[in-house]
Formats: sequence, C-alpha cells, structure tokens
Amino acid sequence: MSGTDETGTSRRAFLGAGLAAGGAVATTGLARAQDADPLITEVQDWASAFGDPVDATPYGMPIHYESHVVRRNVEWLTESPVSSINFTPIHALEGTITPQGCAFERHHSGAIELAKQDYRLMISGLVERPLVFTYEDLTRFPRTITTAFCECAANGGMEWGGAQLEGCQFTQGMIHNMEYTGVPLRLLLEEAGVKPEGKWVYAEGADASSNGRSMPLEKAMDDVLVAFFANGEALRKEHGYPVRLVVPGFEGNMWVKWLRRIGVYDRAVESREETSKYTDLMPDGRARKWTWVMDAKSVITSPSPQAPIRHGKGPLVITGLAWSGHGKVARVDVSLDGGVNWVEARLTGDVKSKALTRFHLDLDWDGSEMFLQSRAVDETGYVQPTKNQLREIRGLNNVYHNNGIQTWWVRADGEVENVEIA
Ligand SMILES: Nc1nc2c(c(=O)[nH]1)N[C@H]1C(S)=C(S)[C@@H](COP(=O)(O)O)O[C@H]1N2
Ligand SMILES: [Mo]
Repeated sequence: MSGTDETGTSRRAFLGAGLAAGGAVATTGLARAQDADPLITEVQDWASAFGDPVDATPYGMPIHYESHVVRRNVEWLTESPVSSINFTPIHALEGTITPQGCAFERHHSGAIELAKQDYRLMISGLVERPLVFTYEDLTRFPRTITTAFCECAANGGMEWGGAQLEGCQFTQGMIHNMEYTGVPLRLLLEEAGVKPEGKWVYAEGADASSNGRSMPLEKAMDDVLVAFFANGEALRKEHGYPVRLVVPGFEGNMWVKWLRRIGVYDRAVESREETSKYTDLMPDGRARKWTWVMDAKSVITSPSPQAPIRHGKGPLVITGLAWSGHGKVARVDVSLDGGVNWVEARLTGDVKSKALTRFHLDLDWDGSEMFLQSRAVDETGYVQPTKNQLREIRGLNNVYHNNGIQTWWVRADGEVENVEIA
C-alpha cells in the first residue's frame, strides 16, 4: 500500500460522515498485482545470502529502521536531566503494552543502580511485627499479575494554556502500560500485621529524592502490587529495578520506584520534597489535594503530528489509546469535525480495568481536512471533558490532571497539527 492510489483504491459508498463499518474497508482494491514490482519479481539481496546467526544479539534490540521509535525529552521543560521526564513514543506504538525500553521515565534525582543482593524492604510504623524483606524473601510470597497504566499527573500539563507541543508523544506521552508480576502489598502488610490505628500507608524509594507518598490503607490492601517483573522480564533500572510499587489507577507519582520502606501511620505522611507538589491550584487560590485517581482520557495516536497521513485519500486507519483510573473504558467516540458529530470507535482486543485500551476507526478518507478528536467514556459513565470544560472548573493555574480532549488538525496534504478549537 504505497505510492499513488488511483489504480487500486476503490471508492465505496460510506455512511454519514464518511465512516465505514469496522473492518470492511481494507479488504478490496488495495493490492495492485497488475504493476510489475521488482520487489516481487526480482530476487533480492536478502534472499541471496545468509542472514545473521542465532547468537548475533543475545538480547535483541529493535531493527535500526525503527530507531526513531524512542523516548524523547523536551530540554527546556526541566532545569536538570536528573530531575526530569521524557515521553513514550505513543504515536508509533500499537496494541496496549508499552515496551520497557521506550516507556517514559520520571526521576526526581536520577535513576539509581540497586543490585538485588543489596535490596531491602522495610515495613514499619503501626504494625505488630516490623519486618525487613530481602529480594529473595519477596520472591517466596504468592504472586499475581496485573496490567496497568502509569500516567504522570503532569501528562498534558503543558496544554492547559492552549495547544503547545507538536506531537502526541509530547502532549500525552507521560504514560506507559505494562504487565506486572509481583506480590500484593496486602500480603506483606498482613505478614507485618497492621494495627487498628493504621489508616495510611507511606511508601518511599531508595533514591536520594525518596519520592515518599502516602495512600489510604484501603488502596494498599486492594490492588497495589510490589512488582519485580514488567512485560515478562525484570524491571528496567529506570523503572525501579529491582522492585517498584504498582498502584493501578493512581497518578504515576504514587508508583514508588526502588521501593525501600513501607510505613503504616494514622495520618498521611509526605517526604521532605513532595509536600506541596502534586496538588492542583484552583482559580480561587485553594488547591485540590489527594487527586490520586486518573480520570478517563483518550488520545488519537495516529494520525497525529508525528504520524501524518502519507498514503493519500482512501482507506485510513485511525487509532488511539483510552484509559481510566476508575475502571474499564466503556466506549470511545471519534469526531472528524472538532466535536460536532461523533461516531463510536472499535475497542480492539481485551479491555482491562485501569489499563490502556486500544481503539480503532476504519475510515474512507475523502482527502478533506479533519479536526480529529477522541472522547473516552468509562464504566462509571464519566465522559472525558473538553479542555474548556476543565478550565471552567479549574482555571488556568494548573499543571496536573489535564484529561481534556485533544484536537489534531489533519490537513488535506495529510500533515497534522496540534490545535485547539473553541
Ligand atoms: N523512588 C522514586 N519513585 C518514583 C519517582 C522518583 O523520582 N523516585 N518518580 C515518580 C513519578 S512522578 C512518576 S510519574 C513515576 C514514573 O515512573 P517511570 O519512571 O517508570 O515512568 O514514578 C514515580 N516514582
Ligand atoms: Mo509524575
């Protein structure tokens, strides 16, 4: 499917706004067997010699053609690269699982190197038996598997004032979604024995920043994981090797990496540097605090500014991601005209609670400009708001928790820009 589309692409009659029923479009008219194509008719170099032997790369990397699919940062965003953030290339990924190697990183004092044999986890505070676990101790508790998205509360934060950064990697890429294996925090707390006065669980990391955060005991006893595997392999250093906290649905900041201490208290305790951060300043000067749960959100990942349409009009696959910290995504609607008309997209593959959900919409694009938007609805009935709806409630002093609808202006030439329409 390359080059001009006159020869093969059949125009079909389409519904309403030019939308096709899912899956029907791409079955006809795309292959062009009538063109003599040397890639088919000639013997190629790669078929004339041996390829690499099996042990050429004991641990494989993506083929070099994909070397643009990498984390990127925005240098002016933070003062120093050790207290900084980079962004997942969500415009170039498919499915729902984020490979660790390109999953965004957020460190307050850099990614540390902590060997398993030096690893210790202490449980202290309002418990019957204060405990210290080695890494090996943790591996002897019953395990569970959870797929969950981790979204930094600052994701989309630069967009509060208006469309700013070109590319959904930069506007929405502070998110990743992995399959974790670990021990439910509940089992470790039960081992230590939480005293009746214990109402809050404080977690801190072994890095200099410690990133200490508190969560209600109910959450800690619910679905929080002390995780040591991600996507089937050990956590990467930058994601907290050897052990991190997985806190499904909660903002990324609660997902303490290089987890070293769990304290049970009767009140919320915050570490030295986090006290006033991660609160949302309201127009009247008050702040929203403890806004841990990430509200439903979605974004079209392709087409998008870094993923323009190169193949011209005709069949076009629109795809994106949707998620909710409150449970499952129930529906995703897509608009081609900036939110006037909406059609329901397909939720493709398994829909998991508090995990990224992939959606697709198969379109017969007539080549005219579009103002693409997506809107997630979660199982609680919550509907992703527009940015203006959010601003009406929260004003413009915010950095965190911008889950407003993103607009991509797709021009007739297929280029895409980050815009905002009233
Ligand atoms: N120990 C420790 N844990 C941490 C942080 C940190 O700097 N130190 N950053 C937090 C923040 S703000 C986010 S958004 C997530 C990011 O996780 P990631 O780097 O795996 O993407 O980790 C959280 N856990
Ligand atoms: Mo974060």
